[in-house]
Amino acid sequence: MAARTRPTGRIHAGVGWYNDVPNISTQPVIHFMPKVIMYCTEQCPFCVMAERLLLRKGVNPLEKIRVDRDSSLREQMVRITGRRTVPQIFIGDVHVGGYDDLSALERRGQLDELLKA
Ligand SMILES: N[C@@H](CCC(=O)N[C@@H](CS)C(=O)NCC(=O)O)C(=O)O
Repeated sequence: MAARTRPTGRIHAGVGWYNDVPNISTQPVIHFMPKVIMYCTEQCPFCVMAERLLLRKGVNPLEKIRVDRDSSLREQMVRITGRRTVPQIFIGDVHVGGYDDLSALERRGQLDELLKA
């Protein structure tokens, strides 16, 4: 995982339910999650796989920055990350890297921790 290269991301929240807790099963609980940003292109299998994994992890919304639509956004991505390939994923202020970095985090059981604010 690369160093923290961006200012702290804004926080967004999702609503979940205490399904496994007796007596309070109808109580909503707010999960705070760091903002997740993915630089991506439309025709990119690694971007699709990264999006699927993030959605499976409950990331919603996922902010997608389409670098195939605007070359200045691609330049911004390269400047910020030092990388030229898509996807490039940020979780809060942490630059995770590409899909291989994201899936490695998941395999090591570290992605959930990062997705907690
Ligand atoms: N190991 C990288 C591979 C990413 C990759 O090769 N992405 C392709 C698009 S699918 C890419 O960015 N190619 C260079 C380019 O489009 O300029 C990852 O897992 O994210």
